[in-house]
Amino acid sequence: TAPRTVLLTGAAGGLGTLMRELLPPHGYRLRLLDRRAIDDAAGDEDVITADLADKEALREAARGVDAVVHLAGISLEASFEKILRANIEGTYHLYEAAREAGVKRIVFASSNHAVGFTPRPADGSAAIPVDTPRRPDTYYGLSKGFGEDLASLYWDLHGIETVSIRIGSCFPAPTSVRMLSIWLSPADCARLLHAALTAPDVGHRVVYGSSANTRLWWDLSTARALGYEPQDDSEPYAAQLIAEQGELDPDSPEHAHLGGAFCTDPPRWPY
Ligand code: NAI
Ligand code: 15L
Repeated sequence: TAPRTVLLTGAAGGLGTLMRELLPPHGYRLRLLDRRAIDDAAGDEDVITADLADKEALREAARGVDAVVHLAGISLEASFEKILRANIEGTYHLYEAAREAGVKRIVFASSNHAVGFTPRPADGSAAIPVDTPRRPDTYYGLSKGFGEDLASLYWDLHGIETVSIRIGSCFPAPTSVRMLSIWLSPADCARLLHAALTAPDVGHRVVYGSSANTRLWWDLSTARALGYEPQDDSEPYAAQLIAEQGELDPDSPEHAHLGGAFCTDPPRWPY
């Protein structure tokens, strides 16, 4: 079958760069959008350099695509004003563009930080469910909760389906003991995006995004229900990370919650 065309926003970022390589083998042709220029486009990639504030550019970008994977935005903590512009207004503009273009499926990069103040589950206790109450740990996490609710509204009002993926930590390898529990390998990320793009009748669905980690903190069943079958586990990285950093201290405020240091001293967006 012909590849499906997907608009990938935030394509110049860390995750976007990984997905440019890992999504096409699942049968996608990518249209890339970012406010940062991309100068190494492959032959079958279209590139649009635009800010999420540029409604006309977004309208153009959404025209003719089968689906959107929305990664663009501020990915760490920042002032409320910056978060408002990029993540809240920006995501609204993206959904409006999709509605006008008749795009019927969006995958939204939500984050564990939408529920970051949820207490970290103790060993052996129940995993965090997707319907746990929102407990954002930052304005950043708050904006991800907004995105999930916007997705819900656009499903109920306009019939646009979204899978909101509360991504854990998607990097080539886990770099902290906390990440052992929420790591999403890039290859599993591509598998999860593919499942989210192809599963029938999702309406608006929230899922956690991680690999099948031995030390998992949350419930992956809604992700698996999309057809996602994670292949990776962070456990091979555990011994070395624990030797270097020690086990998570349950009495330390930084380690008491799902969001980790975002709850105490969040990393800040540098721009
Ligand atoms: P990143 O910061 O590396 O990439 C974000 C990209 O969005 C950048 O290339 C940036 O230029 C672009 N961008 C920001 N504001 C924009 C605007 N107003 N208009 C157009 N483009 C804009 O972040 P990363 O790690 O690649 O994450 C991608 C998405 O996934 C983000 O939405 C992030 O919040 C989310 N996420 C990522 C996680 C991870 O572990 N990498 C974990 C949880 C969520
Ligand atoms: C996120 O939401 C960030 O975008 C990413 O850079 C990581 O910090 C990740 O969460 C995490 O919690 O490790």
